[in-house]
Amino acid sequence: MRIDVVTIFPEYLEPLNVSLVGKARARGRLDIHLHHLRDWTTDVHRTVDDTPYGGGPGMVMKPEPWGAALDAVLERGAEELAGRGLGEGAVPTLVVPTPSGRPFTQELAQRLAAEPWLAFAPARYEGIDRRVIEEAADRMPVVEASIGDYVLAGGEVAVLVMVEAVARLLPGVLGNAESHRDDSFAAGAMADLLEGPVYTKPAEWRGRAVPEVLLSGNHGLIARWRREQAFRRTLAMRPDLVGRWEKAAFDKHDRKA
Ligand code: 6GU
Repeated sequence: MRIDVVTIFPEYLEPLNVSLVGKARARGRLDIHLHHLRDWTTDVHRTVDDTPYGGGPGMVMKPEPWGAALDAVLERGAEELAGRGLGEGAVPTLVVPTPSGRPFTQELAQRLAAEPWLAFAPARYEGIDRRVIEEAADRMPVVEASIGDYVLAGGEVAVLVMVEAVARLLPGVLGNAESHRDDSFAAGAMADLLEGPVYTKPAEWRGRAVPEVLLSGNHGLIARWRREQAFRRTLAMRPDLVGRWEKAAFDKHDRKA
């Protein structure tokens, strides 16, 4: 997968060199290109923002640098993908992190993981001039997504979140053990059930014993116990998910266990 990110803080994205995503890059599974938005400004101050039409607090990101940056990203990326025989005239799916976007869910991560090319446009300030998003949508699929109901200072941290969620779904990025575990919930782990508690050795620690069933070797009982713990956890932490539970789905899982 190719990923382009246009930002005024490329250094904010340094963590993309670490751990799972860093290894996926080193192994060539992820081809990430960072671009500095200010490279597409034309004034001596390299200005990327201006006051909002209609008044109000804060600043809005100017359309011209974003337009030029996206033009360049599209041109370079398409050229490179064509050069590697990966399709002529390709366009990325443009992901715009914004608190006013649709929720970024595991389902959306899965959809994005199936794409060959993603471009991210994280904003600072009050956001990007709307015309940039509209014009981009004439040329490529655009997804505006929020990582939760709180406001960050900018979209860069959301890019880190989204890239990590997508990267771990790419074939060959995670170890086998983990990928199989995710498969055990049809719609993907976390779809509507939270994971219960986990334990490792020693069997007793500071007077606290590991639940006996986990030492029983009875895989059917263990699966049932884990599912019950997951129900309890979800009821306590995320009662909003309980409405999505469908008995049939869990019964099917039960027979498999
Ligand atoms: Cl994607 N961006 C910003 N700035 N704040 C957020 C967000 C994104 N998602 C939740 N809060």
